[in-house]
Amino acid sequence: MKYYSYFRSSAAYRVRIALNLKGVDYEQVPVNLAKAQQQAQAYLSRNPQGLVPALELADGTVLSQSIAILEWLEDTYPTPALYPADATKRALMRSFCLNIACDVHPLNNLSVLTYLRDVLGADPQQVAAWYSHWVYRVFDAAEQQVATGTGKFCFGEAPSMADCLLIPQMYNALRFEVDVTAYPTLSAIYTHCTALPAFEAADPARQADNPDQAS
Ligand SMILES: N[C@@H](CCC(=O)N[C@@H](CS)C(=O)NCC(=O)O)C(=O)O
Repeated sequence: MKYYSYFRSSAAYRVRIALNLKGVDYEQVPVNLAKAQQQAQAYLSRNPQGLVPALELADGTVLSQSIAILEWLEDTYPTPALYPADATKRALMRSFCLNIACDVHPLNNLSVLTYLRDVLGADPQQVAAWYSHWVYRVFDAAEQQVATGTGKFCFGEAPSMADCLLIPQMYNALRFEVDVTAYPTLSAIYTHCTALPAFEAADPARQADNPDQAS
Protein backbone atom coordinates (compact mmCIF):
# COMPACT_ATOMS: atom_id res chain seq x y z
CA MET A 1 0.00 0.00 0.00
CA LYS A 2 1.11 3.55 -0.68
CA TYR A 3 0.34 6.18 1.90
CA TYR A 4 0.27 9.77 0.60
CA SER A 5 1.23 11.97 3.50
CA TYR A 6 2.85 15.23 4.56
CA PHE A 7 4.90 15.17 7.72
CA ARG A 8 3.12 18.12 9.32
CA SER A 9 -0.45 17.26 8.28
CA SER A 10 -2.35 16.31 11.41
CA ALA A 11 -4.91 14.34 9.38
CA ALA A 12 -2.02 12.31 7.93
CA TYR A 13 -0.47 11.95 11.41
CA ARG A 14 -3.71 10.30 12.69
CA VAL A 15 -3.50 7.55 10.13
CA ARG A 16 0.26 7.01 10.60
CA ILE A 17 -0.42 6.29 14.28
CA ALA A 18 -3.13 3.74 13.43
CA LEU A 19 -0.98 2.06 10.74
CA ASN A 20 1.81 1.72 13.30
CA LEU A 21 -0.47 0.48 16.09
CA LYS A 22 -1.82 -2.20 13.78
CA GLY A 23 1.64 -3.07 12.43
CA VAL A 24 0.61 -2.56 8.80
CA ASP A 25 3.35 -2.40 6.14
CA TYR A 26 3.12 0.60 3.86
CA GLU A 27 5.23 2.81 1.66
CA GLN A 28 4.98 6.49 2.55
CA VAL A 29 4.82 8.85 -0.44
CA PRO A 30 5.40 12.49 0.50
CA VAL A 31 3.08 15.18 -0.87
CA ASN A 32 4.72 18.51 -0.14
CA LEU A 33 1.93 20.93 0.81
CA ALA A 34 4.43 23.80 1.05
CA LYS A 35 5.10 23.27 -2.69
CA ALA A 36 1.37 22.77 -3.47
CA GLN A 37 2.01 19.22 -4.69
CA GLN A 38 -1.51 18.34 -3.51
CA GLN A 39 -2.76 20.42 -6.46
CA ALA A 40 -0.52 18.72 -9.04
CA GLN A 41 -2.35 16.56 -11.57
CA ALA A 42 -0.36 13.49 -10.48
CA TYR A 43 -1.96 13.74 -7.03
CA LEU A 44 -5.38 15.05 -8.10
CA SER A 45 -5.78 12.02 -10.35
CA ARG A 46 -5.63 9.94 -7.15
CA ASN A 47 -7.48 12.26 -4.80
CA PRO A 48 -9.54 14.90 -6.65
CA GLN A 49 -10.12 16.72 -3.36
CA GLY A 50 -6.44 17.69 -3.31
CA LEU A 51 -5.99 16.97 0.39
CA VAL A 52 -3.75 14.59 2.27
CA PRO A 53 -3.89 11.89 3.40
CA ALA A 54 -4.77 9.24 0.85
CA LEU A 55 -4.16 5.52 0.97
CA GLU A 56 -3.67 3.61 -2.30
CA LEU A 57 -4.52 -0.03 -1.90
CA ALA A 58 -2.79 -2.91 -3.71
CA ASP A 59 -5.62 -3.06 -6.29
CA GLY A 60 -5.23 0.66 -7.08
CA THR A 61 -8.28 1.87 -5.12
CA VAL A 62 -7.50 5.17 -3.43
CA LEU A 63 -9.10 5.99 -0.10
CA SER A 64 -9.24 9.59 1.10
CA GLN A 65 -10.50 11.32 4.26
CA SER A 66 -8.62 10.22 7.37
CA ILE A 67 -11.70 9.00 9.24
CA ALA A 68 -12.72 6.77 6.31
CA ILE A 69 -9.17 5.42 6.12
CA LEU A 70 -9.10 4.76 9.88
CA GLU A 71 -12.40 2.86 9.64
CA TRP A 72 -11.14 0.86 6.64
CA LEU A 73 -8.02 -0.04 8.64
CA GLU A 74 -10.16 -1.19 11.56
CA ASP A 75 -12.34 -3.34 9.27
CA THR A 76 -9.37 -4.79 7.40
CA TYR A 77 -6.90 -5.23 10.28
CA PRO A 78 -9.17 -5.78 13.29
CA THR A 79 -6.31 -6.55 15.71
CA PRO A 80 -5.52 -4.68 17.86
CA ALA A 81 -9.02 -3.20 17.91
CA LEU A 82 -9.05 0.59 17.99
CA TYR A 83 -12.82 0.88 18.44
CA PRO A 84 -14.65 -0.61 21.48
CA ALA A 85 -16.96 -3.55 20.72
CA ASP A 86 -19.76 -2.14 22.86
CA ALA A 87 -22.05 0.08 20.75
CA THR A 88 -22.51 2.77 23.40
CA LYS A 89 -18.79 3.00 24.17
CA ARG A 90 -18.10 3.10 20.44
CA ALA A 91 -20.54 5.99 19.99
CA LEU A 92 -18.96 7.90 22.88
CA MET A 93 -15.53 7.43 21.38
CA ARG A 94 -16.73 8.43 17.90
CA SER A 95 -18.24 11.55 19.43
CA PHE A 96 -14.81 12.48 20.83
CA CYS A 97 -13.16 11.78 17.46
CA LEU A 98 -15.70 13.83 15.52
CA ASN A 99 -15.40 16.67 18.00
CA ILE A 100 -11.79 16.96 16.86
CA ALA A 101 -12.14 15.97 13.20
CA CYS A 102 -15.22 18.08 12.41
CA ASP A 103 -15.35 20.88 14.95
CA VAL A 104 -11.78 22.11 15.28
CA HIS A 105 -9.53 20.71 12.55
CA PRO A 106 -11.35 22.23 9.53
CA LEU A 107 -11.49 25.65 11.18
CA ASN A 108 -7.77 25.73 11.93
CA ASN A 109 -6.51 24.15 8.74
CA LEU A 110 -3.64 25.83 6.91
CA SER A 111 -5.88 26.88 4.00
CA VAL A 112 -8.27 28.62 6.43
CA LEU A 113 -5.44 30.43 8.24
CA THR A 114 -3.97 31.49 4.90
CA TYR A 115 -7.36 32.82 3.78
CA LEU A 116 -7.76 34.78 7.02
CA ARG A 117 -4.34 36.31 6.58
CA ASP A 118 -4.06 36.82 2.82
CA VAL A 119 -7.66 37.50 1.77
CA LEU A 120 -9.30 38.98 4.86
CA GLY A 121 -6.17 40.78 6.03
CA ALA A 122 -6.04 39.36 9.55
CA ASP A 123 -2.82 40.14 11.40
CA PRO A 124 -0.77 37.46 13.24
CA GLN A 125 -2.46 38.22 16.60
CA GLN A 126 -5.90 37.86 15.05
CA VAL A 127 -4.95 34.59 13.39
CA ALA A 128 -3.57 33.31 16.72
CA ALA A 129 -6.78 34.39 18.50
CA TRP A 130 -8.88 32.58 15.90
CA TYR A 131 -6.74 29.46 16.23
CA SER A 132 -6.85 29.24 20.02
CA HIS A 133 -10.57 30.13 20.17
CA TRP A 134 -11.53 26.96 18.28
CA VAL A 135 -9.05 24.81 20.18
CA TYR A 136 -10.45 25.99 23.52
CA ARG A 137 -14.03 25.43 22.41
CA VAL A 138 -13.35 21.82 21.46
CA PHE A 139 -10.79 20.99 24.15
CA ASP A 140 -13.17 22.27 26.88
CA ALA A 141 -15.57 19.49 25.88
CA ALA A 142 -12.86 16.93 25.07
CA GLU A 143 -11.27 17.35 28.53
CA GLN A 144 -14.61 16.49 30.14
CA GLN A 145 -15.08 13.52 27.82
CA VAL A 146 -11.86 11.90 29.11
CA ALA A 147 -11.67 13.33 32.64
CA THR A 148 -12.82 10.13 34.36
CA GLY A 149 -10.14 8.04 32.62
CA THR A 150 -6.64 7.09 33.77
CA GLY A 151 -4.84 9.89 31.96
CA LYS A 152 -2.94 7.32 29.88
CA PHE A 153 -5.35 6.90 26.99
CA CYS A 154 -8.56 8.72 26.06
CA PHE A 155 -10.75 5.67 26.65
CA GLY A 156 -9.86 2.45 28.43
CA GLU A 157 -6.49 0.87 29.05
CA ALA A 158 -5.16 0.77 25.49
CA PRO A 159 -4.78 3.11 22.53
CA SER A 160 -7.93 3.74 20.51
CA MET A 161 -8.99 5.88 17.56
CA ALA A 162 -9.55 8.69 20.04
CA ASP A 163 -5.82 8.78 20.79
CA CYS A 164 -5.07 8.72 17.04
CA LEU A 165 -7.15 11.91 16.78
CA LEU A 166 -6.12 13.67 19.97
CA ILE A 167 -2.33 13.40 19.68
CA PRO A 168 -2.03 15.24 16.32
CA GLN A 169 -4.51 17.89 17.46
CA MET A 170 -2.55 18.50 20.66
CA TYR A 171 0.70 18.53 18.66
CA ASN A 172 -0.80 21.30 16.49
CA ALA A 173 -2.05 23.25 19.50
CA LEU A 174 1.43 23.17 21.05
CA ARG A 175 3.05 24.12 17.73
CA PHE A 176 0.79 27.17 17.58
CA GLU A 177 1.64 27.97 21.23
CA VAL A 178 -1.91 27.56 22.52
CA ASP A 179 -2.00 27.55 26.31
CA VAL A 180 -3.26 24.05 27.21
CA THR A 181 -2.84 24.25 30.98
CA ALA A 182 -6.64 24.08 31.41
CA TYR A 183 -6.54 20.55 29.95
CA PRO A 184 -4.56 18.39 32.40
CA THR A 185 -6.05 15.07 31.30
CA LEU A 186 -5.58 15.73 27.59
CA SER A 187 -2.02 16.87 28.33
CA ALA A 188 -1.26 13.76 30.41
CA ILE A 189 -2.58 11.52 27.63
CA TYR A 190 -0.39 13.39 25.13
CA THR A 191 2.70 12.89 27.29
CA HIS A 192 1.93 9.22 27.83
CA CYS A 193 1.07 8.34 24.23
CA THR A 194 3.87 10.25 22.52
CA ALA A 195 6.40 8.14 24.44
CA LEU A 196 5.00 4.89 22.97
CA PRO A 197 6.80 3.44 19.91
CA ALA A 198 3.81 3.51 17.50
CA PHE A 199 3.19 7.15 18.29
CA GLU A 200 6.89 8.08 18.30
CA ALA A 201 7.37 6.60 14.84
CA ALA A 202 4.41 8.64 13.55
CA ASP A 203 5.72 11.93 14.97
CA PRO A 204 6.15 14.66 12.33
CA ALA A 205 9.72 15.18 13.55
CA ARG A 206 10.55 11.58 12.58
CA GLN A 207 9.17 11.62 9.03
CA ALA A 208 11.55 11.37 6.09
CA ASP A 209 9.87 14.32 4.34
CA ASN A 210 10.48 16.62 7.31
CA PRO A 211 13.22 18.98 6.00
CA ASP A 212 15.01 18.65 9.36
CA GLN A 213 15.46 14.95 8.63
CA ALA A 214 17.15 15.56 5.27
CA SER A 215 20.82 14.64 5.27
N1 LIG B 1 -11.16 16.01 6.51
C1 LIG B 1 -9.92 15.69 5.88
C2 LIG B 1 -8.98 16.85 6.08
C3 LIG B 1 -7.73 16.70 5.25
C4 LIG B 1 -6.95 18.00 5.25
O1 LIG B 1 -7.48 19.06 5.54
N2 LIG B 1 -5.66 17.89 4.95
C5 LIG B 1 -4.83 19.08 4.92
C6 LIG B 1 -3.58 18.85 5.73
S1 LIG B 1 -3.97 18.51 7.44
C7 LIG B 1 -4.43 19.38 3.48
O2 LIG B 1 -4.20 18.48 2.70
N3 LIG B 1 -4.36 20.67 3.15
C8 LIG B 1 -3.95 21.11 1.84
C9 LIG B 1 -4.82 22.19 1.28
O3 LIG B 1 -5.72 22.67 1.97
O4 LIG B 1 -4.59 22.55 0.13
C10 LIG B 1 -9.32 14.41 6.48
O5 LIG B 1 -9.62 14.12 7.63
O6 LIG B 1 -8.58 13.70 5.79
